[in-house]
Amino acid sequence: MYEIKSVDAMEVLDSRGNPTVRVTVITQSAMGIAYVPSGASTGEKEALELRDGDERYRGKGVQKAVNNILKKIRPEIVGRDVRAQPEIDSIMIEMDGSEDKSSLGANAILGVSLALAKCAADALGGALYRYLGSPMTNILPVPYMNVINGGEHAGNTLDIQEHMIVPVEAESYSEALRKSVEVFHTLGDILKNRYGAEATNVGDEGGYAPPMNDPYEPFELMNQAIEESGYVGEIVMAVDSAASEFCKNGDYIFNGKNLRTDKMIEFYQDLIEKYPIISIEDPLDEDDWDGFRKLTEEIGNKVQLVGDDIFVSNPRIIEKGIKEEVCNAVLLKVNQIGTLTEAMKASDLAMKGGYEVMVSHRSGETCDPLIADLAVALSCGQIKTGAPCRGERVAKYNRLLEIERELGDLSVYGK
Ligand code: 2PG
Ligand code: MG
Repeated sequence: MYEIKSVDAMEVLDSRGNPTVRVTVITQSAMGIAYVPSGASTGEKEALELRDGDERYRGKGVQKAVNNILKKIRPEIVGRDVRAQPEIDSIMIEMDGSEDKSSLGANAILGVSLALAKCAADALGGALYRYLGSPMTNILPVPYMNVINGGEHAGNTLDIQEHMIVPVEAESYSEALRKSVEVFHTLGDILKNRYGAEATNVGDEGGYAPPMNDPYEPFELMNQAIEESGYVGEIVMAVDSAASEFCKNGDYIFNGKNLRTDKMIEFYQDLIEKYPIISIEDPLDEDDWDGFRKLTEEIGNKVQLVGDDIFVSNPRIIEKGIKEEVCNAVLLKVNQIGTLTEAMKASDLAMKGGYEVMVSHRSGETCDPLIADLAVALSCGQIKTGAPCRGERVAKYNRLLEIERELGDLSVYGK
């Protein structure tokens, strides 16, 4: 009943029109289909996304990864128990044999790992969040919504990549979502009045991508949208600077200037004084551990400091971060590490070390809502999955609505 009968893989497209891997795992009566996400602002130590590098799709094809699944991984796992997630993930890691999963490709390994979990949940007749969580699982995460896109995700000149609204006060997830959507549309009106309709064009994560330079202006306008919507104190803000993208040889090329770490720290101190910002992700370059340590010491008791490119969801690096008191939260992206087992281990390790965990999408996504289930399963209370706009972002928000409905009165919003 739980024996894997077949594994299939194919090349499909993601939300940016780039190829990605789709995997199907089948038992006699159950099926799991998963799609692999893909980042644009990637950490250097992420597991490797295998791309073909030939003339197809300007080098971005994933036929090698697909063939690795069909020719190498499939023969090893057909016939095994679909519930043996940790064991099968280990087999793939061993088969790959490299530090960064570059032999088989992290996209190949992850696709199988995720499809396996979905198939196992189906075989057991339950939802994925319950299979990965527990029968008591009931926490719906607070969404961190990137409503103004910049950096690598937009064709504008904002250095900061993500300007987010965070509905911290709400009776339920659905109420939090509604309030946030109202703010998102009010912000659209504000941008249109100020810059014209083209300012409401959206970036890779569904947030607006207005023509702005001033790093304070997005927060000013988001504040205005929150006020006009009547949600002061109920909706606050967060940032993902993705600072590795604008750091060159130890200097931050920020707001038209070359800044040293100390000046960046001053900027963040000023920003959190001026605006109700509760969380800052990747404020500094992934190699600037000294800067991170200093920033954590100075403002880590006032705001959440989330490590993304610096930790790359890697249990070994997260362990180092906890030891050195760098950041106080971990961004969890399944494709940064390449198997579900390792991602869940990373989350566990972070929580045991007293760190918060935020489950995250990638800027290149599909309509696969898996991370919504994962965020509920981990009871981490936080998810980052873009603006409430574009099908691949909304798929996750809608999945959370479904989970909330299924849980009924048992569901709890946030932690
Ligand atoms: C990030 C992510 C997701 P990307 O930096 O946190 O928002 O972007 O997937 O491009 O790395
Ligand atoms: Mg990030």
